[in-house]
Amino acid sequence: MIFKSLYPNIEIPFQGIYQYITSNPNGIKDDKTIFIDGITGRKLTYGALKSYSKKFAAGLIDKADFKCGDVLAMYSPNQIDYLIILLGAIAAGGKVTPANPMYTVDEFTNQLKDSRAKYIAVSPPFLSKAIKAAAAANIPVSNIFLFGDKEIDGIKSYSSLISKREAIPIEYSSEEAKSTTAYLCYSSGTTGRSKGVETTHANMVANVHQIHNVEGVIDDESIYLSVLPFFHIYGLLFFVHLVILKGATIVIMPKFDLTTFCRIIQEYKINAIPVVPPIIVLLVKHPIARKYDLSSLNICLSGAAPLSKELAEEFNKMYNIQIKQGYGLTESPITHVSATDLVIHGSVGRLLPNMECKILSQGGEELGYNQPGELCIRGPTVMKSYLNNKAATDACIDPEGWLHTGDIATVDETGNFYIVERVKELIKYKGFQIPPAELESLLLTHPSIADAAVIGIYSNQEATEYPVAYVVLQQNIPKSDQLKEEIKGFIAQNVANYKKLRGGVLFIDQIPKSESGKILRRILRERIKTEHPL
Ligand code: 4UU
Repeated sequence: MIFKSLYPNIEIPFQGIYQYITSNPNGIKDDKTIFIDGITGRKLTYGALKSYSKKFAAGLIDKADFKCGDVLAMYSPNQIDYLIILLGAIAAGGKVTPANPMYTVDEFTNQLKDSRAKYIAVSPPFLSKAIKAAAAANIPVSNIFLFGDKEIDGIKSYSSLISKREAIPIEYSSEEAKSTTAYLCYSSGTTGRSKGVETTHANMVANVHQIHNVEGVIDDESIYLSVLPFFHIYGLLFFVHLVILKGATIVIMPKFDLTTFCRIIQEYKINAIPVVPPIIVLLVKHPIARKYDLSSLNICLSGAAPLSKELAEEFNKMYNIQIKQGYGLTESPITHVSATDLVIHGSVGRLLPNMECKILSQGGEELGYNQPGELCIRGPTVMKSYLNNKAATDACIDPEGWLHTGDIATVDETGNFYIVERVKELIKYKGFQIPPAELESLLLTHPSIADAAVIGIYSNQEATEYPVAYVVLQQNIPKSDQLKEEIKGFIAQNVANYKKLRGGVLFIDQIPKSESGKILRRILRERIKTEHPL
């Protein structure tokens, strides 16, 4: 059967995302501070965000030859300039591809090339990597802009582009909003390597509008702590869009550490924390959390990875605040969220308005209530396509428009969904994607390795998955613990820190494969239960 949202359908004002998030439904005054840098104390008002982003858009157009449809890559941790630059590029009619600043030069180069980025905005600590990646992707140094107001090594600051005039943000008709890509975040989807996800203006407007309509708890009085990175769809949707639309206040921190996180909550009397499960574990288990006054908190949202019922209950008991869950994918940012009047621990909540789901058996049959099967989603938030990759798009979105998530879910009679298993290849470390295919192809370049498969293993202690590599050695290479360490080190040298083989390396004689050569990960997932210490 098809499960329709229990919320009444809403009318979605399809338009450009810039116009939508600055439409100011709560009547926010221009002098209200909406962003505060929790480390430096720098503040940005609502009026300044709008004005600077439009002045930056004008600078891009007038001084940097930026054209509608051009792609700007962002390579920075969260900070106030991020918002001005990103919204400026969107106002100028561009597309933004946000990258993880932890990416190595090769990882960033891949994203630059694949997205066909023409411009890069980078914060100073990441400049040398950005210059190398730009060279590899044929982006001239004159198209690199630095965060802040200082020129370094001939690379100009973005603030030197801030114009005297404010550009008029490019407008989109409803049809144009549906066909025009605004963001290119990267996701491996159900299989293979990372792909550019074409999120249109209409996708983003629809998603923000859905939450705006059902989520009464967030208002302009709320004070949020933003530790989720803006380059991931969860942080991008929440902080760069939803919270601006609502006109709430957001305190930004560029990188998670528990002490700073707790200090900021106490100091700024934070009400709301959208987080990932490993942060919940720390708040429940770590003594540092007890040293601070966290009593201002009244909303906690967990998403991007499974949060167990037990952990949610412990958190609820300890802090006496509701812990909601949100579920989503880069390919359809947020589809489910716990309803305020019915939070069920262990559930990802209800389907947002205007959305439909079905749950499919392995044989492709539509299942009913309480029967586990693959969750499929349809509605206005589902991405347009994977960039320049029709085969991957067709494998993920069927001809009737259903996005196949690769997650196994059930739904109960109250309309609450539960994610019970992930069957796609993807491994998630603290909410970040680790595509096994990427680590596998890197392992195959190691001289001692003949074949390899990477799977995830769950660490209860950190409430996250670790990647583990099964490797088949080349003939005559002896197995040893030293070699395992060398292989771990080899991967660590070539990938961003969060993709390291934290679960270790295991030797195997042969990787189990189907007749067509596909790795049978299910067999490895069963096998690892008996041979891994975690
Ligand atoms: C179990 O993780 C995301 C997006 C998350 C998100 C976005 C906006 C959460 C709340 C919000 O407001 O995207 P990706 O593409 O990095 O990873 C998608 C995958 C899902 O397919 C699923 O396997 O991450 C897993 N996932 C979850 N699993 C996401 N949310 C959950 C969840 N429980 N709550």
